[in-house]
Amino acid sequence: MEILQTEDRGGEVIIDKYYDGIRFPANIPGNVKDQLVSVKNLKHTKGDVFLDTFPKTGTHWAYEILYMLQTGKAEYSSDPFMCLEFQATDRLDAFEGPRVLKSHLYPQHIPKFVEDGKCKVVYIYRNPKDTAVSLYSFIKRVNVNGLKGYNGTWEHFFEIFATKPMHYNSWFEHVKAWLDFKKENAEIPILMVSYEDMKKDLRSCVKKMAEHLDVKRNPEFLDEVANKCQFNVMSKAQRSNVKETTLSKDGSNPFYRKGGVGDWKNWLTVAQNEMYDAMLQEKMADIDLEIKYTL
Ligand code: PPS
Repeated sequence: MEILQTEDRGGEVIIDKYYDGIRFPANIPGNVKDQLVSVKNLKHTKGDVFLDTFPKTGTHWAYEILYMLQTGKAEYSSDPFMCLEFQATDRLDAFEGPRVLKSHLYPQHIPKFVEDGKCKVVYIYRNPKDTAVSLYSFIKRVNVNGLKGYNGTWEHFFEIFATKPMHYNSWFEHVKAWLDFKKENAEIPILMVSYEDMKKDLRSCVKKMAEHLDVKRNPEFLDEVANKCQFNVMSKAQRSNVKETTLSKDGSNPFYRKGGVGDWKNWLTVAQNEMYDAMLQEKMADIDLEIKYTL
């Protein structure tokens, strides 16, 4: 494992732990390798669901939906697990299901039982412009190792987000890795859902997820899940989540901000947008996925 620093044009740095080709946020425990070995060997429990995302693309949102669908109760998880790579896995092994295991891991690092097709997988993706805005806003709000020192401007941050590897390498690499994994492993039940589709028609996405998990839930229950997981309702309920508010500089919950599609228009300058769109044209040639930037 190596400690790597990504330096922006203003000299501000984001620190990562680099291991096995991937840059992990510096708050991942220890030498990374031991944590990944524990994750790989995690025990399978009946009813497990595996949720994977690139950071800031709807992890908490999908987690609550999947948790409600699995438990059959339209109640928020009172003690959501952290992402697998940050979590003591003995606690997970001791947990009586149903578990929704969330992570930002690349396919090569997911638990063995997930690779073996033993549980349902959901991958959420979000357009990279809104993802960049959300990540920058998060980094400015939190007080966790490896992030708290970063005090760069949006202009400088966006430049590194677009052009340099940082947490989990890059949005493009992550989405491509999961698309390829899905294509190459047709026997693994993977459902890909976009943040934008969830925003546009949450009820339909909740139904799609319930069908994917193969849980029989009546229409009223699906309505209730969709209602409870709307941004306004869910963010209000999570406002004082102690586990999460302690991560922020100001005591707010840093995992909730605007929860919308298209806020990037308020952040990207015309020049930034043109630069990124030119890049997208080239990079998206490899990514067979429709990405929506507005609703
Ligand atoms: S993390 O740190 O990777 O787990 O963050 P993640 O949960 O993936 O993403 C945080 C963004 O998701 C928004 N969010 C929601 N949007 C719509 N509806 C609901 N219910 C919801 N819950 C969380 C959250 O506000 C962050 O996006 P931004 O754009 O910053 O608001």
